[in-house]
Amino acid sequence: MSNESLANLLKEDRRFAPPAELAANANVTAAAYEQAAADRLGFWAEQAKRLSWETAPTETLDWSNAPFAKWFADGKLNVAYNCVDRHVENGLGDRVAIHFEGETGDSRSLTYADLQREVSKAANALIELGVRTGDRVAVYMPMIPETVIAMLACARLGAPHSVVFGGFSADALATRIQDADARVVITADGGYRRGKPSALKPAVDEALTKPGTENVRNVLVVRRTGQEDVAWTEGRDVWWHEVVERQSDRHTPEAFDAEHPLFILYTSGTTGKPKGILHTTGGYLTQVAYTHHAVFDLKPETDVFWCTADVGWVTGHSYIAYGPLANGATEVLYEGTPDTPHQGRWWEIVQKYGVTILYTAPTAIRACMKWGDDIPAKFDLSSLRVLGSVGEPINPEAWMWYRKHIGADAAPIVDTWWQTETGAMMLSPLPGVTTTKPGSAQVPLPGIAATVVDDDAHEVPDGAGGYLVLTEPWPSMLRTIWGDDQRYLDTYWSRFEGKYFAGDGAKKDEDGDIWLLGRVDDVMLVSGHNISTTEVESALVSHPKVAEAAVVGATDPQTTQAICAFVILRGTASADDEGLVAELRAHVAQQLGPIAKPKRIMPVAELPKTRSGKIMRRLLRDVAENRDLGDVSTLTDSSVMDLIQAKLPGAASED
Ligand code: 6R9
Repeated sequence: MSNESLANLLKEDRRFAPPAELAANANVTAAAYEQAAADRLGFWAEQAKRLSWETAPTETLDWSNAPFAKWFADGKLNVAYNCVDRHVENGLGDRVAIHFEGETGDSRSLTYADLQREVSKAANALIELGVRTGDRVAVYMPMIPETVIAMLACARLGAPHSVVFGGFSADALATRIQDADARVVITADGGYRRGKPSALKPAVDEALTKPGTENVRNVLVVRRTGQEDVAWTEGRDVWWHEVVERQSDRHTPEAFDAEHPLFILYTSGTTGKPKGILHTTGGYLTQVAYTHHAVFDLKPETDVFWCTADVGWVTGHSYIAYGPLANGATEVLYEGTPDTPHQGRWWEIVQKYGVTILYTAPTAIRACMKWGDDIPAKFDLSSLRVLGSVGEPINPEAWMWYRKHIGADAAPIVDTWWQTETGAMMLSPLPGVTTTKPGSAQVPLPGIAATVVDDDAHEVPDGAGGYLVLTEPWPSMLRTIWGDDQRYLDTYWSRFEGKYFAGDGAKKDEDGDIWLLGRVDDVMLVSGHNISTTEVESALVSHPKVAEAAVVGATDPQTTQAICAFVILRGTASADDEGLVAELRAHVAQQLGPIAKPKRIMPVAELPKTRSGKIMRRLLRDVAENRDLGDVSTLTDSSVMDLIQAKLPGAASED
């Protein structure tokens, strides 16, 4: 694909300088890049001072056993103390930590003093249930304050948690319990989802019938929905309101080594068994606290932060549980879906709490685009001053919509690239420094070393594409895959000698800014040309009739792969419109060149997505190639695939 056509699509002439007032008062200025470049380890040692250490580290990085890193190894600290107690000790006990908004309209606010009492009680309860330092605890919960309290209680005891997304099946939960050999499961009777109670406990009961889960001694159950039919295993199951509530609300935290395990979070690989990504204590907390401060320009006294992610995704770990609370922020926690009971629900919440910083995913932005501009227009969004995006490349069209309709054409957008494995943000503009470009994550953050390389590991010149790699260790990096050091080496460190391979395709533009192009497994090969799914999807989304698009390469006898596109149309467009497919193909050809023209275009009502809103292209490839579906356990709604398959025989195609 020529660079002129790419430039046309990405409209690189669109540039947005930081608002003057934000730049003048920014937490982080351009000097940070220079400091970090001059002394990267010194820079991180400085950032570690944002935390309260019981024993301050004297050593920053031990890379002698690379790629197994040790950061701040001789330091000791307690994560929960850093996220809760120290703020109370600093006189901030009355500051709201969490504004909880339930889906059914119930709400409650917890101050840092409340949080300290609740976390202490939960920690005391876990001790009573026999949880010891090092024991693993599985957390399978809805989006309620007790989830964050449970995570902090585990951290307080040095018992690594493994949060499993509440939307996952009993099988997916069982696999994760087995792999981590969890001793306790914390769950709820259910949570509210689309206006209705949705049970969780039955999946735990079923998971615990599977072999390899026998070491689970107790299931601690929060009563959220009050469903009457909760099955109970005497001696194993205990109610949170019975066991936690009666505990003392005081608990003295113990400091742990900086390299003590903090949590395991499973991420589904392209092949089979999910990978248990292991994160540890001091380096992780340093980088989540620093990035939350720098990338969102957080002013804890006045800002109200809202990350819409599920806590079962790494984004919820780093930017709901740990980063904001380490920084003493006030944040919103919302239980439900963006369109319950109406499509303006998020904007109503922004207005209610005066949210100033919003962090969400492109998939949600595209859904809001589909619902229409008039919906956010009904609410007062003037409090918003910084907008964030994460999870996928954000299409330039969605970026522009986000800026215009949510950010009043003024709030900077920070497109943050990172992974479960990286633990915290790695590439992102800084809101007071970077002149932003719609669709690009642009630059490594201060203290982070990233670049784009070709097949032979050579850095590509500006204007060329290749693979995104991280060239130096960073504090919040994964330490290994739980129980499988070899898989850690093979997956991330074997493709390019001495470099971390992220699995993402990327290109550098003429200014050297980085644009993410999707997972390399998804790159299509059409008549000898590599074509990125992201580029074709962005071209489709830039057509006024398309709200969302997913593109895959299906095996094709003539062209190796043929481009198949699944599109969700905007409200006004009709799937029966005969000329639509031809119109969309012509549009892509005009934007990217004829080679990128999809062979087939299928209008669909929904797309298969993961918990974080990522499109599961693997499943769409199966559909496009008429194969049986593989593992669908990480799909948020498996009925979506039935719908798409049912449509297949009549799907629009043009040769
Ligand atoms: C935080 C998170 C990681 C993968 C990553 C990449 C994609 C995330 C992105 C992005 C382009 C961004 N990704 N943020 N692609 N621009 N701003 O998403 O973690 O669920 O592990 O996914 O997500 O492909 O490799 P995780």
